[in-house]
Amino acid sequence: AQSLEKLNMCMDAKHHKKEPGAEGQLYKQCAPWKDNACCTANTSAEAHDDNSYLYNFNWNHCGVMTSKCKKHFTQDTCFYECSPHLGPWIQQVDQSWRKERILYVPLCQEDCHSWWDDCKDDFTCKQDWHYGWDWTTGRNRCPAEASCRKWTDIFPTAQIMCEKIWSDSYSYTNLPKSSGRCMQLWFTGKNPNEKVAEYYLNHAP
Ligand code: FOL
Repeated sequence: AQSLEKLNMCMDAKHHKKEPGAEGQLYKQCAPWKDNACCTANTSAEAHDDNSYLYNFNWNHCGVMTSKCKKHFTQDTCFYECSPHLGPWIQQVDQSWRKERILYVPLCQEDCHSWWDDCKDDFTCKQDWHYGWDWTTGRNRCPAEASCRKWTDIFPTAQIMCEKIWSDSYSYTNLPKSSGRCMQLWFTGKNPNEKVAEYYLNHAP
């Protein structure tokens, strides 16, 4: 029973609900989670906002992020905030802004590659977007020692981007969505990640 709870739960983080449940409407790219979500409707709308209060995070820290790239960050935000099926990868952390995080969520290859492909003409200054920003203005800016460079200079491969950008929230896999063994950022209809979580819960490393 203890472990069954892991199939339907919310992490104890900054904006997550205590328990997953239906939301009448979730905004645009977060809509696939509306039948069972860890995000509120408000959080789902904020996930789409350039000046979001969620983390005061500035996507445009090296010039304006292209919309084809940003849509993947919006989808990542929906996945991170809304997913009720991340239990097998939730870990306690000692951070000021959250008590739990996700670690090594096996990401489907298509989702990692399309993310990197759509961002590879953009610019950034840091590989790990969780740490080391200059927050003196209230929003993240590149620290003095990190200048803006081509995306591909910072993230030479899709794997490096998917794993390093959120400090190992994801692990890269060669698995396709059709395998049922990897987590999908992008889906329509019934959430395919529930069965994936169930698989990993029973096949713990
Ligand atoms: N998406 C995924 N998939 N995993 C995540 O963990 C995740 N996290 C965020 C957004 N999307 C995610 C949250 N992003 C800071 C920076 C980014 C951020 C949250 C907070 C921040 O305040 N960084 C400080 C250090 C804060 C601290 O740990 O004490 C910094 O030094 O820049």
